[in-house]
Amino acid sequence: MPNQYKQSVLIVDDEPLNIRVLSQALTPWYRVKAATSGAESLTVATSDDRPDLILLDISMPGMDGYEVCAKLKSNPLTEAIPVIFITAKNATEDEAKGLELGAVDYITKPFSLPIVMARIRNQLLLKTKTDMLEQLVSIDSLTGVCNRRSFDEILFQEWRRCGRTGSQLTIIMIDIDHFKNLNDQFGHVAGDQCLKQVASSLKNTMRRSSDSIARYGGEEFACVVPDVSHEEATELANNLRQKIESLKIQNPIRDDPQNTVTISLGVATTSPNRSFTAADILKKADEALYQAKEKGRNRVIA
Ligand code: GH3
Ligand code: MG
Ligand code: MG
Ligand code: MG
Repeated sequence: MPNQYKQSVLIVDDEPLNIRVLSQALTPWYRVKAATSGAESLTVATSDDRPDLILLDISMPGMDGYEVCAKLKSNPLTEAIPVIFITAKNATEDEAKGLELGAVDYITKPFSLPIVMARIRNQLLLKTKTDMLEQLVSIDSLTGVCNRRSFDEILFQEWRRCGRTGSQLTIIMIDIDHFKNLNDQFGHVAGDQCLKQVASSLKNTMRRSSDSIARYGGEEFACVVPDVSHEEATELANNLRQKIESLKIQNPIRDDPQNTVTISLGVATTSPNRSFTAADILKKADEALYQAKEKGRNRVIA
């Protein structure tokens, strides 16, 4: 199997010999990473290339495996990574403690390699299924961008984060102009094709990894843009508008000399606080979008 499709396993153990034995057995099947301390394992687990499973020793100098597990399970970035303890501590209360901390399995040393391999395989199969379900509930199946459900979740998280850090948060509401006309003239298949093209173009134009775009409704999209000024967010909205115009997707509207698909955008920025809620900023962006439509479409109102 090509390397990039292999799932990755992080082995955490203060004893290099243990790492070597496990690593040798796992390498033909998985991408193997290793860490020899609790602190190092947390750095690897929160990196951009997060492991799909963690094999975790308990007795280690400094931060022990229990503490690592507790930290992994309390961080949204790492809470879904399955942890299997692999340890010399074989008392019932140790095992109970490990499982209560959220580990999916507990293996005692000396271990049988075929059993370790089988348990890892089972947990990774389960992880694949869970990841697929996670995708299904959060991605819009037509366009491949986030759906309304994950938009609400992202807005909730970002609202709280920006509230804590005191940074600004922008919502951009986007609606395709005269989309009904395109459907009526060319049919729903062409309409769907247009939605896909617009979604992927919007997504590619938003370059910062902290920016999110979602399909908010039929031919409406919404962006969450944290940590930038109102001016910068408005510039982004203008770039999005120009980008869609430059696609020159045909929409033969009477009285329109351009005859191409355009979008209208409403921008609202705020510093999240208790008196102004996430629902208020959505309403404000929606009102700006409504004005953009009123004033003739294919424009940004900020
Ligand atoms: P405006 O410029 O005022 O936004 O006009 P509009 O025609 O874009 O707005 P309207 O709300 O009248 O029409 C939206 C259309 O979007 C109607 C609906 O059939 C179509 N639509 C919604 N979801 C989908 C979809 O998933 N696929 C396709 N092909 N069409 C969709
Ligand atoms: Mg140890
Ligand atoms: Mg609409
Ligand atoms: Mg529309």
